Amino acid sequence: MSEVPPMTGDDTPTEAVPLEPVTPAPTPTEAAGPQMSIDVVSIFPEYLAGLQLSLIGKAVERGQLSLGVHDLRDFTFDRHNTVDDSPYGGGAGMVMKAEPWALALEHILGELGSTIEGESPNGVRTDDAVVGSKPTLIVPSPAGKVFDQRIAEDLADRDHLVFACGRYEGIDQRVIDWAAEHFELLPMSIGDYVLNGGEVASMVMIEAISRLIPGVIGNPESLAEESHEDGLLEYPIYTKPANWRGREVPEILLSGNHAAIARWRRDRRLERTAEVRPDLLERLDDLNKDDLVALERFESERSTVTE
Ligand code: JA8
Repeated sequence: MSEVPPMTGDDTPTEAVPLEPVTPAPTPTEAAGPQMSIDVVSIFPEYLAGLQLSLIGKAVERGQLSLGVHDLRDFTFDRHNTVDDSPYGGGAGMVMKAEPWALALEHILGELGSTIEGESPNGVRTDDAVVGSKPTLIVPSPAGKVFDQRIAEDLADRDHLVFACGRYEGIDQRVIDWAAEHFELLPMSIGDYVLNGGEVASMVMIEAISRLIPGVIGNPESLAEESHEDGLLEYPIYTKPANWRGREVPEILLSGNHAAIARWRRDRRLERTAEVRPDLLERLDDLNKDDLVALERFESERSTVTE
């Protein structure tokens, strides 16, 4: 607990502080409870503070999203709040101990009221929504499956996500195996590079997932139009002035011809994707005739430029 400095004579409050918080009546969404609960376990819970800002923080305030950040060291009982130890078999670095992780994850399961047979605390909710499915445990790891927009969409439908942020060389495998019995276990990478811990990876995934929850982002149309939603990169965008430092906005965008603009934008998306991310094109199955014609044209234009 932080110390509160004593009041001096100059600190007399000028504004009345309400004795009870002024809480507006719950909206139907709030009354129904949050659409998703997210818990994060970390030895650096302050790292996750950024999640309270912007759209995610607003969703928490509106009661659409419940966000719990837990300090792993709160589940240790020695003087030094030890969370790591040397690896069996030798090798560099340290390994996160199993017991603090098990206690933290059990605490989260207990809070939720999930029934672990014989371990269920009294007086918890036992409705189907709570008991029916296991929460999803996401463990950021360079050894995980690579997170993408499809996985984000899939996870945005879950009731309860738990993120286990490892540090050092990783977490004792036995608590991971134990957790697989109580959670749907998902080791997840955010790309082929190594971070110092799972915190930033968790924040990346939480941001990508939570903005897909209905009502969390302002405009559902902007979701549908974005890069990766349909496997193509975005078209270039422009705003006023029409001439900026001698650079013109493409004429077609000023034409008012909506069909021509839509085709131009589609072509720019195909062109960009073919140029920067040809791997994405290979995964597409809904290219129409015009798309294929445009791609052929870009291909032949490119070979005339490079040859
Ligand atoms: C790391 Br340590 C640690 C824990 C999780 C992740 S995810 C990633 N790309 N690197 C490192």
